Amino acid sequence: MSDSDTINARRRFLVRGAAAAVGAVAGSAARAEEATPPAIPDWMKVPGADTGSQPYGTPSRFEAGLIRNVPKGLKQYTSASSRTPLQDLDGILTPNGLFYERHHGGIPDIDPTQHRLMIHGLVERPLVLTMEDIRRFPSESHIYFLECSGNPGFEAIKGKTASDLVGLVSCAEWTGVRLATVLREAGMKSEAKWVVAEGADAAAMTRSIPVAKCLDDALLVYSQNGERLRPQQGYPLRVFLPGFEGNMSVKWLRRLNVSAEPAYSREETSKYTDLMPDGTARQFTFVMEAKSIVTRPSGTQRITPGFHEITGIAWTGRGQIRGVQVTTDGGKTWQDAALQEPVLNRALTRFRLPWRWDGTPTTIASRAIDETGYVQPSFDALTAVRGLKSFYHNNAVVPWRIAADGEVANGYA
Ligand SMILES: Nc1nc2c(c(=O)[nH]1)N[C@H]1C(S)=C(S)[C@@H](COP(=O)(O)O)O[C@H]1N2
Ligand SMILES: [Mo]
Repeated sequence: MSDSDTINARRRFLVRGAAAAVGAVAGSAARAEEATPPAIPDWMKVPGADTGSQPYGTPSRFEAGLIRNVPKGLKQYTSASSRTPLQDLDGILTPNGLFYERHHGGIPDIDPTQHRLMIHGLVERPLVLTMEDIRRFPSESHIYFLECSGNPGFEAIKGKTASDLVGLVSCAEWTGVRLATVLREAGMKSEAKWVVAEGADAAAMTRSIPVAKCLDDALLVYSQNGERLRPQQGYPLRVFLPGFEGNMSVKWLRRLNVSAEPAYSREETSKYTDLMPDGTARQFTFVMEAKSIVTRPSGTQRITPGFHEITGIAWTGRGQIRGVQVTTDGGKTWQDAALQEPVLNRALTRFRLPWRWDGTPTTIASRAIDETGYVQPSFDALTAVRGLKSFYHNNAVVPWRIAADGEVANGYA
């Protein structure tokens, strides 16, 4: 087919499409016809907007619907979360404006020139550091995911979209100084076993971090995806613990108390512990285990018979994702998906699998396998061990049901 044949075929397609559509849709198809080469669309006939007319850039106005998923009808928003719209994102990085939020006492408005970090307790030299002091330490940048351990709770798997279900996970490039470097400056005493981090928010969020993690890959972070942290993510300074439950990455960090014991704060006693079927509770469940979700096609989307690329994200707090398997027949068979490079340590990994849908109702799902050989469990396998009284650390497989009309829905509901 020559180029002009292709154009004519495309025009016939658009015209047919317009004829088949109703009212407003027909109007927009007609405009698309006018914009199709070789016709010259209106936006080519005059110069575009001025350079720098948006000193801080924003997405196209046609993408105004791509926003955080904020639950409607909450009693109050101070202790609440908003979710990343996973089903509408590509690649592995979350734009800063769409990074999930979880706040226990609202978002403080901190002047970085007034902010201080105190390091005290079992140290040779207690320190009070300004943000300028912190930025003078050698810096590092790493791409890591962050996930809330209540993503989703065990009884909250009734959502419609991928975001409703597991939107409390995001991924960014984080820049800061190794916590080990700053602790070395203060000189930790040999009895030190824990470092208790405290946030400068109204919740004074407090979590105890084992010294081994502090000396391993823990960071004090001031930048995210190249710019300063957003207020929602802990501006001007947060702890970042790669692979650990999000709650421990204390935002708006003001204090590190080096101690021999954990603080046994609210967040590590009444919350962030998991009640087991025998009545005992798991405590200090730090690591986020391997998990994945198909983000396209996913809940509330609609597909037509024919070719589809199934794609989604996988991650593990234990290192790298080794593989992702996808079922398109409700779990009878599983195929290896392709992992998109780069496959990074404790970052989101994107997977893809080509698929031809024949139009019969089915269920699709993904399961992640990490470098330790651990396989993401089904909900039944997980709850057979944990029971249904836990709230945190639900990393079960998420099934999507596809109906005869192509409507995709939550396979749990
Ligand atoms: N100071 C402080 N740190 C905090 C929180 C908080 O409410 N206050 N929320 C925690 C929880 S539960 C999670 S999951 C992550 C969320 O980080 P994000 O809002 O940057 O996504 O921050 C953690 N750090
Ligand atoms: Mo969280």
